[in-house]
Amino acid sequence: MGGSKDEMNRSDRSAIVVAALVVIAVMVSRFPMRAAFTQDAGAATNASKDVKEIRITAKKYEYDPGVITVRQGEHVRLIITALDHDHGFKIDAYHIDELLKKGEQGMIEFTANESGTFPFQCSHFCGLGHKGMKGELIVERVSQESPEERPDASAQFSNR
Ligand SMILES: [Cu+2]
Repeated sequence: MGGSKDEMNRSDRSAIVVAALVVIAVMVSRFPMRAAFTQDAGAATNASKDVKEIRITAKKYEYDPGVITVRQGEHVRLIITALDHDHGFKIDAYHIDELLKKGEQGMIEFTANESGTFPFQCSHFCGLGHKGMKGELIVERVSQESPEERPDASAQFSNR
């Protein structure tokens, strides 16, 4: 029957299983804990900062997306990559003017305190169409009232 050979294999196998279990136990006790920790920390910072991240590409002679919409008071992070050439990114109203090196991610952060529609444009000469390389930042006005208070406000209006 070759029973002894089978038994040898089985004990070998169980030794390997035990060794594997020990290794897994050690790994479980160390690494996932750390991973969980960093994940929690990351989630917490994202939530507390409340950053609106928008990725934009720049190439002759357009930005994609060409219209950026955010809410008033939002902290905005623009990550802009110039694909084909050095470009620039300028929003006069927000005193933003950055040079975007080709192939590098440029990061621009600001708080959208002022509502309205603001043009942005390329600020680094990139060719014949340079002056037409434009887009728009729309900062949507946020009402000061919380949603619960709005019905009261409209009731006051209808009384007049
Ligand atoms: Cu340009």
